[in-house]
Amino acid sequence: MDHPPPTNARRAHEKEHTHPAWPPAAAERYRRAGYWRGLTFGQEVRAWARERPDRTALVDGARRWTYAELAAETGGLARGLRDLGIRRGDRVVVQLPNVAEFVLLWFALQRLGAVPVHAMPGHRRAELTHLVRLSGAAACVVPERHARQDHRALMREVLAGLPDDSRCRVIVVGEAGPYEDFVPYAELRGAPDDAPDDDPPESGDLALLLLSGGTTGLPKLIPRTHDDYAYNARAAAGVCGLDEDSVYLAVLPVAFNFTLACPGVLGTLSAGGTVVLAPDPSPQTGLALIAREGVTLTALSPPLVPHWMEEARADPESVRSLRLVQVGGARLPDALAARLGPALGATVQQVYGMAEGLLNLTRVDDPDELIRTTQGRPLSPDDEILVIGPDGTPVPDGEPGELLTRGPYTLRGYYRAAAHNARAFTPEGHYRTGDLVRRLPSGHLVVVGRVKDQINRGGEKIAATEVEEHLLTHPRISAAALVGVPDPHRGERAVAFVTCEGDPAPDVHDLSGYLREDRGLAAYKVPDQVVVLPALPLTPVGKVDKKALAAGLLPEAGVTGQGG
Ligand code: OOB
Repeated sequence: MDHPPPTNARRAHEKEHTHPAWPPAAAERYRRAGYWRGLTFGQEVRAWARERPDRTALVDGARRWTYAELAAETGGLARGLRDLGIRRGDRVVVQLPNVAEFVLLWFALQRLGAVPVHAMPGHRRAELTHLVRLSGAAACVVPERHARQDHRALMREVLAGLPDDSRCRVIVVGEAGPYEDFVPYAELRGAPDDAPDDDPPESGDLALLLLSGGTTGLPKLIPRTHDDYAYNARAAAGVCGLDEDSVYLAVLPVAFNFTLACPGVLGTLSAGGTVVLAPDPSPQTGLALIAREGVTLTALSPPLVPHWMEEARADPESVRSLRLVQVGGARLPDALAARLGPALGATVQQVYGMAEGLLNLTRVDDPDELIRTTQGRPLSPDDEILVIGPDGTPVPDGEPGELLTRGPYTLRGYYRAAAHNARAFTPEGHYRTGDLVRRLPSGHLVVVGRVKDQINRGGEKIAATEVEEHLLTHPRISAAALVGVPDPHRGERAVAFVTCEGDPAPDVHDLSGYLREDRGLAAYKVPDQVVVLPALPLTPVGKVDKKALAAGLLPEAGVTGQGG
C-alpha cells in the first residue's frame, strides 16, 4: 500500500524523499550531451524577454502579451503568491481552462520554485480531493465558473473533505463572490517585475507534477524537473522546426502535457513564437483563430479530426497559414491520417506520448507511408527503447511487445508511490508503459494495443479499477468490470459490466447520477454503457475475463476491445 501523505502544506526545508531521481551517472550524461541546460523556467522566461521584448508571446481573445509583458507580469504575480504564503517547493493545484492566467500563473509559480499540480478542467470533487491530499497542496487555483460548473462551490466541497489541519488556500480567476476566504486572482498582482529572489529554485528541482492516466485505483503524480521538461519542449520545437514566425494554437487543454510541452506552449515560447489560446476545441472557434492570427501549427486529438476536416473543406481559405497538424493522445486510424493532410493543407504529424515522458513523433520529412501508419519515433537520441514479450525478453523488430523506456525526460518513479514504483519500473529504471507496440527497422513505433487496465476514450484516459472501485460502493452492485470496446467516434468507449443484488438493477442514467453526484467523479469517467449480467466470466486463474466481456459486445467474434 502507498501511504497518503500528511495533508497540511509541507515546506521546502522538510526533507522528504518523494520519488526516485535519475542516477548521478545518467544525469551527468544528459548534462554533458546538452539536454539539461541548468536553467529554470523562471530564468528562461526572463531570458526570452531580454532577447525579444516586443514580440507577441501570448494571445487570449482580445488580450495580448509581449515577451517583456509576460516576464513583467509573472514577476508581479510571483510576489503576490509569496505574500499569500506560497514558497519554494510548495505544491499548488491548478485547474484552469485555456485562459492566459494559466500561462501567467504557471510561470509565476516557476519563478518562486513552487510546483504546479495539473488538474484537468473536467475534474470534480473525487479527483481534486485526491490531488490536494496526495500533493499536500498549499493552494488551489480555479476559475470562477467553467462549462456550467461553479468551481468555487466545488472547492468548498473539496476543502470540507480535508482534515482540519490542512491549510489549503483557494485562488479564484474571477470573482470570489460570497467565498470570503478565497483570494481573487486580481489581488495577487504585485508590481511588475517584483519577483522575490531570496530562495531561487534550481534546475534539478521538481518543476511540475502531471497526472498519470492511471492503471490502478487512484491516479499517480508524475514528477518533472526544470531540466527535463525544458528539454522536452525545446527538442520537440526543434523536431517541428519552430522559430520566431511560428504561431501555435492551443486547442486541447493547456494543462495536458501534449499542449503544454510537445512542443505546445513552452516549445513555441522557447523558439520565440506566439501562443494563441482557443477557448474551446470546436473547429468553428479554431478555424476563426487560425485565420485571424495566422496560426502555423496546432495539435488535435483523434475524435476532433473528422469535424476539423469537414469545417476546413467548407472554408479552405481559413487554414491557409497552417503548416503542421499534430495528432496524438490516442490511436489515429490510418485512413483518417491519409485524409487529414489534404483536407487541412498541412503536414500531419502523429504524436505518441505520455505524461511520464517519452515522446514519439513522425518527422516532417518522413515518407508519407510512415506518417500515415506509424505513431512516430523517439524524440531524443538518448531515449532507450525496449520491446519485450511475455517472458520479459526483447522481441524482434516488427513483432508486438510491451514498450519499456528510460531516458533524459522520462521519470524514474512516481511521486509518493514507492509500492507502485516497484511494479511500474524495472530494477534498471525502465518505465513499463503498458502499451503494446511494434518497432519498425526505422525506429518508428506502431501502437497495436495495451496491456494496462486502462480505457482510452478518444485521448481521455480512464483507469478501469478507479471506476470499478466507485461502482462497488453502490448498494446494489456486487461485482463490476469496466472494459473498453471499439467505438466509431471515440476509438473506444467505456462499458461497465456489473452484477446486481435486488431489483431494479441501476441503469446507465442511475449510475451516471450516482458517480457524478454522490461520488464526485469527473463526467468523462462515467461509463457510456451498462450491461447487467448474472455473473462476470472468469479466466482460468480466477480474474475477470475482460477480453471475453468485450468480445461479447462485438459483431465480429474474436476481436477484443483492448486494442489501442
Ligand atoms: C498523452 O499522454 P497521456 O499521459 O495522457 O497518455 C499516455 C498514453 C500512452 O501510454 C498510450 O497508451 C496513449 O496514451 N497514447 C496513444 C497515442 N498517444 C498517446 N496511443 C496510440 N496512439 C497515440 N498517438 O496522451 C500524450 C502526451 C504527450 C503527447 C501526446 C500524447
